[in-house]
Amino acid sequence: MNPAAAASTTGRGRPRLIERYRAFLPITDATPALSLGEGFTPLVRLDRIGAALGLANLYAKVEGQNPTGSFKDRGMVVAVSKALEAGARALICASTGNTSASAAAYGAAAGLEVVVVLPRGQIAAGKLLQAQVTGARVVAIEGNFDQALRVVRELAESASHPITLVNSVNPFRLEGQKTAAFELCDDLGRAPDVLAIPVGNAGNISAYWAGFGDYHGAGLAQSLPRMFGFQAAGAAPIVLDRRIEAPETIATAIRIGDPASWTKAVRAREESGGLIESVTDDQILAAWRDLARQEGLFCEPSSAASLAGIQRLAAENRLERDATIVCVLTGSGLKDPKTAEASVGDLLVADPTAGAVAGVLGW
Ligand code: AN7
Repeated sequence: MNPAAAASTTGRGRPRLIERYRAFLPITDATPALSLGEGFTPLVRLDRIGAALGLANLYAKVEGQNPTGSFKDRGMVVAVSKALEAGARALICASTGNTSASAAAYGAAAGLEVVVVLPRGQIAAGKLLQAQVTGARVVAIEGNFDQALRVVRELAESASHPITLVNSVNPFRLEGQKTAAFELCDDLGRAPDVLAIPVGNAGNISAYWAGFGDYHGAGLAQSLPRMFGFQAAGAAPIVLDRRIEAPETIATAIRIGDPASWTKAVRAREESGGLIESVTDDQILAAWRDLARQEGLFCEPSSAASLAGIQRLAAENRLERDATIVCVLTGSGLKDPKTAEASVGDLLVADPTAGAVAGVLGW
């Protein structure tokens, strides 16, 4: 192996994400190499759900397989690398859970102090533990995500020591998140026709659109997808075109009433000929159950907003049968055991004999 190739691998033979797409990222020789193995997530055909909807080319991009279990790692690896390059000593973010889990992990790997500010009582249990176990200092506020974001923006501007804000208002986050669009084009051999994605703070839909644009501009994709964003009905500021003071949804990751990347998301919708619509909590949970039971994909509830939207549009006859449609499943189901637990029945309990087990199975 030549030295350049050797330098671009993690030692497991696979290139690091930010080396693979270096030409499209703000990485220089002065940027420290940092990786937890992010990216390279599976693109899985949804054959059974697709058949039920009459869609021949329906896929899921399984972002829960990133190192901390969500797409946030793609952006965090770039943001934290650039923070290191700039001499930062500390990171701060507000979060509905996944950004904080990711910031805490990459901060730990980089040897940086991490502070996360979260809405109290609104973070899925796994996400909160991820931040705590990897050593972040966690401050829970009696308020929602939008208030937490205002607090950390103020702190990052006024702090007496240099502290880097790693929410998606940090432009390096969206740069890194573009890599998911690159992977999709590389895996499909073309851009999808439709990209369906949950929308919370609206960074990811904006990043995907920028990524597809980069690939198209470089001649690596001949077409651009239509961007279909889906917000939870109780937290749908972009759909309703007004800020929501008290957003409510079971999908806590996207419980956001004043998205930071609102303008960018609207631009992605307009430029792509797409849409941003809402789905109810019941529709989200139904899609979440279908993904698990029909496809074996256990994502977190917020992630299922993408499929819930596609299911709704299919029922309304608003999709082309042969279109290549990709639903982004943004995070792992293991993060939210409480919602999962509420959806399953009681355990079958039996004595340790074949007869007793057969008995409770009704055999
Ligand atoms: C699983 O972690 O905002 O529209 O603070 O965790 O880019 O915000 C998480 C958002 C979708 C929405 N799916 O993406 C946070 C945070 C999952 C998420 C979104 C989030 P954006």
